[in-house]
Amino acid sequence: MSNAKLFRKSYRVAVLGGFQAGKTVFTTALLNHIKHHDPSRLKLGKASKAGPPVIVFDRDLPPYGRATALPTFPYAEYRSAASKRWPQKTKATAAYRCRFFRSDWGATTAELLVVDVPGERYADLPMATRSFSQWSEWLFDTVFAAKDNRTQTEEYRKAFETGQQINADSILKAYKNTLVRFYQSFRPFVTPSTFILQENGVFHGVSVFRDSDISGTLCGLSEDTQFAPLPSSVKVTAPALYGQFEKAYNNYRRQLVKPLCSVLKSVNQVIVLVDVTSLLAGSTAMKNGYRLLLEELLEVLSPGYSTLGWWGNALTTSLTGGHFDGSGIEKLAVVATKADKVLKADLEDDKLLNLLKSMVGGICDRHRQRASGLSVQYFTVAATKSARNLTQDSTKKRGVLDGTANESVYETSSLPDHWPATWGEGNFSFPDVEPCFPDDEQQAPDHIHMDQIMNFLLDFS
Ligand SMILES: Nc1nc2c(ncn2[C@@H]2O[C@H](COP(=O)(O)OP(=O)(O)OP(=O)(O)O)[C@@H](O)[C@H]2O)c(=O)[nH]1
Ligand SMILES: [Mg+2]
Repeated sequence: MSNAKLFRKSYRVAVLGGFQAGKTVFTTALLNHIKHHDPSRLKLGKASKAGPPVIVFDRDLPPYGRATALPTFPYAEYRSAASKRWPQKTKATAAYRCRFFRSDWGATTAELLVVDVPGERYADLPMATRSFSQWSEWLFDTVFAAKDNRTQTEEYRKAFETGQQINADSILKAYKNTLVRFYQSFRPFVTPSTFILQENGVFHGVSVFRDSDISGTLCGLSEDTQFAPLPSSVKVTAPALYGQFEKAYNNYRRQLVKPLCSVLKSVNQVIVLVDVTSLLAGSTAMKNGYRLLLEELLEVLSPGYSTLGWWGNALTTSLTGGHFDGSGIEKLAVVATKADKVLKADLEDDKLLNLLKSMVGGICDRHRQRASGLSVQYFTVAATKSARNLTQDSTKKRGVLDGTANESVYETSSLPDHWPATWGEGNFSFPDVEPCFPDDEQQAPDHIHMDQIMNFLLDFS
């Protein structure tokens, strides 16, 4: 009997989240399961008489559509290194495309495109919907003025007080110092993100974080096209400076932000990774910052369709003055990552899931109400179970702690039932461990709930 495939189902997935949220590890593990699916390690869908459905990998394909210009996600390199070390931080948006079959599908092939974005670029997304003056106003009024960020931004805000002489150099220096403080205190507002990660991939994160070193950093695409947010008063006090920064901003937005948004809007599924453990290990301010950025991200993506369906998107967009700009993103998976780092009982009691939902549920509900055809689900996932449980002591974990050679037993914080009213660095600790991917690359790593998210994304349930 012929196995001819008449139909094609296309899954286009963007993996998003702040830096170090676990996007690249997640993407590597996801592709590992697709390339070498073993239903005994990752059970998908419902079993029939023939057994559970199996993914049969066919072949890699070059990225297509708006992702054509992106470099290919280096799966082979990451997977081969993963049994020894975590992947390097991502320096450029990358895409991976492949084709697979399903044992329970007759005439249909599936194509998967995955896009992995460097977390730093997250901070630039508010630019997508704003002019220079609107972006500046948003930063000054919503971010800089917030109680959480006043200390970090004081020097910069004061630079515009009456009587102060300002010029491009002094303003850029003061703004860069603000960005250093943001970065060192884990506030996710380091924008323009080229300050940490230049467009060409040069990464300044280590020297900025460790030594507060701003030499060689760029607030823009090049030395001559740097910019910083300016209060509207500067339009009067220093119109030439305002015009110079506005021009550089428009250039940055056109060259860096818009192309990224256009790739993100061409997908039909989005996975947003939230590292709840880092937020708890950080501070209330860090969580507030990430929540605000998630709000911005969904505003830019506008997931779902207008209530009139696909063809109504354009009409609704114009009738609402661009307020609704449905992208056709049909599925939104919101994921608390690194679930292996939390205690087994906390995971089983859904504490991690509840923290995730209470942080972002309201934002996602808003989008579900606004749009039609948007399905939202929440998951707690570990792409790799690198932190393990102990059978005899449920209050500790075991794993190879970062920078050590051998496995040890260590203490980790218990998750709170609710987000505390306030917390700071040191109140919670979820130690980092070395990765645990099998040396045999045909075996995907042990995981937590990768099956659930793949069921959701790939229509297995
Ligand atoms: N225990 C555990 N740690 C993880 C897991 N996934 C990621 N990590 C940790 O998180 C770090 C960052 O993971 P990445 O996947 O590189 O993060 P990313 O979101 O791609 O980061 P950027 O490329 O900087 O945006 C890793 O170096 C690990 O320390 C996981 O499943 N379990
Ligand atoms: Mg990455």
